[in-house]
Amino acid sequence: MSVRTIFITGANGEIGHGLIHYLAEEGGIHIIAMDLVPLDKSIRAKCHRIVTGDILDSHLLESLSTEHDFDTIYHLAALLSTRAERQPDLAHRVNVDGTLNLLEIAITQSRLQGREIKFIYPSSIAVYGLPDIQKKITAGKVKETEWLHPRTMYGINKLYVELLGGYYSSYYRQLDAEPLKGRVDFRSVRFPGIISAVTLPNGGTSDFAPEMLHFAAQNKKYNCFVRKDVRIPFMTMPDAIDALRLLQKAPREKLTRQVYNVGSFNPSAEDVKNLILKSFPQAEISFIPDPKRQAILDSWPADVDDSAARLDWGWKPNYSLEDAFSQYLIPAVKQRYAK
Ligand code: AKB
Repeated sequence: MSVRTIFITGANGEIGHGLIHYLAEEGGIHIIAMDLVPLDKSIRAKCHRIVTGDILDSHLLESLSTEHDFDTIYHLAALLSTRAERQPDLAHRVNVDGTLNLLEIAITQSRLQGREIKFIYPSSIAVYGLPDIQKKITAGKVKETEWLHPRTMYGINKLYVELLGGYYSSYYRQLDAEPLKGRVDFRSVRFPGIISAVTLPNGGTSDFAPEMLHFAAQNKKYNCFVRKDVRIPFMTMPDAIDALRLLQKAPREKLTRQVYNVGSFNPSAEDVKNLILKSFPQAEISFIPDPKRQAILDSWPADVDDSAARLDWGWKPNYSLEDAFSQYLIPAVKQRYAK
């Protein structure tokens, strides 16, 4: 069996952990994992090569690209929405300039190998910007082409990179005399908030749901920074990995878009609290909204229309809201904190 080489940036993040576990199981893959900080022990052994470094270091990326032939690049490194609001300049550099570096590597690789290089990019519901709560309620399930007026640095970065991906795959250097051999096959999913039983997110605005769960499992009091009626879409980490897996494997000719919504369920913050209380009745969870972070969530849709992903590449979440808690999140967090 020929071995494929897959490059993952932001490998130490939440999605990186899940993705590395999944790819290692699949077999026949050399994982080159890169992150700014040393890779977690639990995933080190699953990787062929570990690189501690910065995606802004184009020399480092170029030297990796001369040493390996990448089949697919999963570009996961990013500053999430809350952190990006605190450091907008850094966010722009990492989320946009860093991605540009990676797209350049993808182009170089496609040229050298004379074939398409897949570039899988997690975008976000943060690309949407609903002007007020009334519109958010009436908008219902938002389609990929609607309400694209993000109000956060992170959302703007994600939306721009989606367009940049389109440029690199269809119009890159369109005035050159010779057409480019090979190309970048850019594919993206707009993720909702993700809840993992294993890792906690860092610097996001959808973090309130996973934080509520992990604090309850550790018997820690949690002051939730949103109103109890706030509603955005969420999915479990295994379903998020499944979405990346399905999109990566989908035949090119089946894809009618480059960027797809994916959703699973969309509980209110109070629904999440009530599900947690069923299993951790002693949990102390209060709602003390932070009006500024709340305003960001109010601009994100209450739900997304993911019918294109369902039709084109068979997307279907494995967990409903109730199953996510009873079959995955609760048993796995209990096990995690029992150690
Ligand atoms: C964040 O909250 O910034 C992320 C996201 C929704 O993309 N989790």
